[in-house]
Amino acid sequence: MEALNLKKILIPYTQAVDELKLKFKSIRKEYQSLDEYSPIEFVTGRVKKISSILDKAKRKNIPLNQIEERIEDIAGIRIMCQFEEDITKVIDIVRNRHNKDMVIVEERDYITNVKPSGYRSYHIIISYPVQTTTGERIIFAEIQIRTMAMNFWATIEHSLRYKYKENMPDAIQHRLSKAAKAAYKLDAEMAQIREEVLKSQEGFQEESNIVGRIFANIQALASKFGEDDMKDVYEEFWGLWEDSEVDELKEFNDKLEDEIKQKLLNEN
Ligand code: 0O2
Ligand code: 0O2
Repeated sequence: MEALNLKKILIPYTQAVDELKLKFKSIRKEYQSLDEYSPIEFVTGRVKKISSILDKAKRKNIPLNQIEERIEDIAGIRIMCQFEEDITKVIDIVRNRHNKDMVIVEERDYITNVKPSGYRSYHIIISYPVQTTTGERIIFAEIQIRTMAMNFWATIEHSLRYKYKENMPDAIQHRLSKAAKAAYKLDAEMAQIREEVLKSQEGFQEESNIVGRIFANIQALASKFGEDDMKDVYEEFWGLWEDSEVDELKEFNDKLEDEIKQKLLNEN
């Protein structure tokens, strides 16, 4: 029998993590380029370490030749959201991909059913086809969807659990449990001010878009009529930018666009 080569086994998992990361990051980029709020804040991914695979196999009594069928999180993608409400949107995005480029095998809702440790997150196990030099391989991958507060808690708890293994001191356990409640409260508080946060982010995006347009228009005017003629325009812009509302910047931009149109008309 051929010896089990874990390093070789992991190759399609590495490819799957790279592909899935790219796919979910692209969804975020799509929202951004449409100037829309993205329910995905950031995406990370990892292939499980060989030592963790072996630990899990031992803990769950999984024979080494059944690792790939029975350990579903060898490839793991983590999608972080700003608000708990966004998690539902991301779940829908993943569900809409069902039978397209991935197949949902199982969903585990640790947000409704919080783990005894205090762990909260939404897990979706998918099967995912990877094209390799030896043909198509269908592998499992786990997508974890959580808020940044859930992620913060899970990351700290994970490293402590790793440090203490089964012997986590009661005092630390107690603190982690308190911290889990604080993370839960933070998500609840953030949900209350979500509208306010979204408005300010939209405002920031709008301002950054209008400033971009103003600069493009000033440059268009400068390249046509020379930088010297633009000194007053630049000064007016800097003055406005320091203490103006978006509406005034918009007005200024409309004025610039009219000026461009007028100058082009006069030229013809
Ligand atoms: P950008 O420009 O920062 O958005 P890789 O894609 O291989 O570089 P990997 O292995 O998936 O990265 O994980 P890593 O390096 O931990 O983080 C992935 C992305 O998530 C990186 O962005 C990080 O900047 C971003 N990230 C990690 N932690 C946080 C966080 O707490 N808040 C926010 N907003 N982003 C975080 P990119 O993809 O390199 O690009
Ligand atoms: P890694 O790769 O170091 O993250 P289980 O029996 O809970 O170990 P199961 O039932 O196969 O695993 O799957 P489940 O419940 O979907 O959990 C798998 C992964 O979810 C874990 O991977 C963690 O990433 C995360 N997770 C689950 N429970 C907890 C928890 O109480 N605290 C933290 N911090 N993370 C959790 P691994 O295997 O731990 O490995």
